[in-house]
Amino acid sequence: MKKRLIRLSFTVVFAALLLSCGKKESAEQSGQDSVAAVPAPISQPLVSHIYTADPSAHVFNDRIYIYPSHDIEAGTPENDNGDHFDMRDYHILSMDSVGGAVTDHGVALDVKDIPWAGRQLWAPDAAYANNTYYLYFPVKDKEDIFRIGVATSKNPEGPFTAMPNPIANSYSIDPCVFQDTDGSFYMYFGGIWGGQLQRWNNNQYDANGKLRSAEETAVLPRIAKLSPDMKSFAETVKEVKLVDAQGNLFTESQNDKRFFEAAWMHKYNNKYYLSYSTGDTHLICYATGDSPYGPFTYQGIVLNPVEGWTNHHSIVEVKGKWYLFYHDVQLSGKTHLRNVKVTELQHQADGTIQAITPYN
Ligand code: FUB
Repeated sequence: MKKRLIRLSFTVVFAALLLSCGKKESAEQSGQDSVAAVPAPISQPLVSHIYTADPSAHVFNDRIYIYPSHDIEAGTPENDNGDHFDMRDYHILSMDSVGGAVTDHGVALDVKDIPWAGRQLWAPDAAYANNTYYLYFPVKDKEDIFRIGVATSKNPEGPFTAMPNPIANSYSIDPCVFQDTDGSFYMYFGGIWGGQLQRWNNNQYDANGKLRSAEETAVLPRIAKLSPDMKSFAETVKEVKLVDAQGNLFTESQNDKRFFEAAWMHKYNNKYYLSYSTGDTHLICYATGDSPYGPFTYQGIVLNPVEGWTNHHSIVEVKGKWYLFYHDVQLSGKTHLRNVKVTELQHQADGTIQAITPYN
């Protein structure tokens, strides 16, 4: 009886997760045995005392640092703009090795200490240069327009001090700062829907900018080289071309391949790998190119859908092995209360990435 109750509660929890995703058939509809429907995650949350998401991982001083969003129950009603992701500070996590003890370094930056910020601290990233650690973060300004800010610290775990203004000419969300092998730094950024990228054309803001219709070409992620001071763009923001094997841009209807948000860049065997979330189809996909600017040719899936609506990741090499940091909602079952995880990632002999399915 006790066993049956446990099975039932698993079924209820999983059915709730599926409903919250709004993307898969329910356990009842599938007609399958409820026990078989229980997903076994391939990895466990790295911390469970706080909710964390959007993990950008880096190795600094031989230690793994994770720069995640810090999810909270703010009580803000859910909508398609993502208002329920109403985060107010960042906590940085670190560990000696994958599988080792995880340290939460406490509050590294609070929205109330960012002079120009309004609300919603979303997915951050970090970089090291000039004997300084830089934390890059998207937050809505006081006009409710997403901009990208930068904060500095002498330590990778912070605390960080925010610059008085956002990075000039920055917009939208999800900065990823990539250091190329020649030492140059580039920022990839952008996200549609709540990330507001559809409002920006030729780097001009249009408050009425609409999402693209099905037959239109999809909105593209953006790139800009960073100046040596790491606090400004060294050039005009450019679009990053993401194309199919024939060199064609994706249309909005191809929403299992087109860019939505969460750009990440890594370099492997001299190739540039742009990975990103497809948002409403819940995949992490990747495309490869021969220059940090692209064009990038679609290759396939990195990570199949996780429990929860959002899918967001980073890919990093640690001591000769590659890892995928990602999140799901295993701890809460709620879209806006996520938990970060890590699993190994394999590049195959031909350079393709072996797709990861997060549940067995
Ligand atoms: O965490 C808030 C937003 O959800 C991120 O900026 C997106 O990438 C999505 O994960």
